[in-house]
Amino acid sequence: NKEPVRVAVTGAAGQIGYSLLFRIASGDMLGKDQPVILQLLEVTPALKALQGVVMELRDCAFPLLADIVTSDDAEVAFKDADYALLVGAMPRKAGMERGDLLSANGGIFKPQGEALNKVASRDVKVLVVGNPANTNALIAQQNAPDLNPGQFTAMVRLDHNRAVSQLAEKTGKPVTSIQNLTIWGNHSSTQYPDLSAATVDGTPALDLVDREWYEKEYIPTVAKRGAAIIEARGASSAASAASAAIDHMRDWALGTPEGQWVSMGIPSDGSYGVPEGLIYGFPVKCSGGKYEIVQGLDVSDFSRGKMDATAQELQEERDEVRKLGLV
Ligand code: NAX
Repeated sequence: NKEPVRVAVTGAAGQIGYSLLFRIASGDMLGKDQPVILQLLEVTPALKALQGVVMELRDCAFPLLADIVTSDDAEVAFKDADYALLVGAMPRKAGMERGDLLSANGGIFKPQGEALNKVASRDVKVLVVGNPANTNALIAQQNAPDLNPGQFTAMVRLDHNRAVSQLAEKTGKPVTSIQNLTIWGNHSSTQYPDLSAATVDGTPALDLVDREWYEKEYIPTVAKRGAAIIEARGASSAASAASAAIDHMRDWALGTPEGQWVSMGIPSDGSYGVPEGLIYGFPVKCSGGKYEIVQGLDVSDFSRGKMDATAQELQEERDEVRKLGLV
């Protein structure tokens, strides 16, 4: 019997949390043989609602759920955490400039980085979901100097899964037939869903769809899917975002399937000409709890332009948070 691991989740009373916690507790993230202790962080006014979620978690009688801790103090929620899913963030409100948004989120992710640095497991795996996810991950990372920078990642997996699903629909194939597509860059409208190396049942995807559709429809549809969900549902993606967070952490912890890769926002080591240090979506393979960038892919002029544009946006965000003294 395995010892329980500690999984911290912030923004736990929010709508993503409401999907995410039940799937972690049921073993979807770390395996059906891995007990978990949930350590849930919320702002003080949301603690009552969080208690309701905790009551429901208990009512599920999940065999793998060893314990639940709730707090409005990051040093309590992150204590000895093996995994930390940072979901709670300050959403963009009407009229907010990028600087305002980054500054508001700095107020959340700087102290959370410091708390992780102080109390989390030295091997903690951190996933930032809260937007702007890539730059929030950078802020947390830069405020946790005693942890390996590579332990901080941002979620582009929802974009990746959306890209798989859109291609499956177009080609009339099941999602399981699709392999090796990549989301490069920022989790924003500048992201680049790249089909250059993708295959559908082993056939190059770009032999099956026309270029015009790929450039003019597919890429913007994937990049703007979040807005389409809000328009239809009247609320932002929640269950699909939670599912992507489960996928990201599961693959990181337990490994990607043989011969396949996934997309993760990770600190750039300069691969593919991406400026070092930016938290940027890359194709990665995982095994033994570690991820590695897939090397040697061809980069066309079209891809180069897209990859540079999204890197440029992330550099601007980094410049902005540097000016604000957050990193
Ligand atoms: P909700 O507003 O439903 O929930 C957020 C929760 O976070 C609230 O309960 C709030 O009290 C809590 N919170 C705020 N500040 C906190 C702090 N300092 N410490 C702990 N908790 C705090 O938002 P939800 O729909 O769950 O979305 C959460 C975040 O995910 C948003 O920033 C959203 O933009 C982002 N998303 C990121 C996605 C991605 O692919 N990377 C996709 C989905 C989602 O849009």
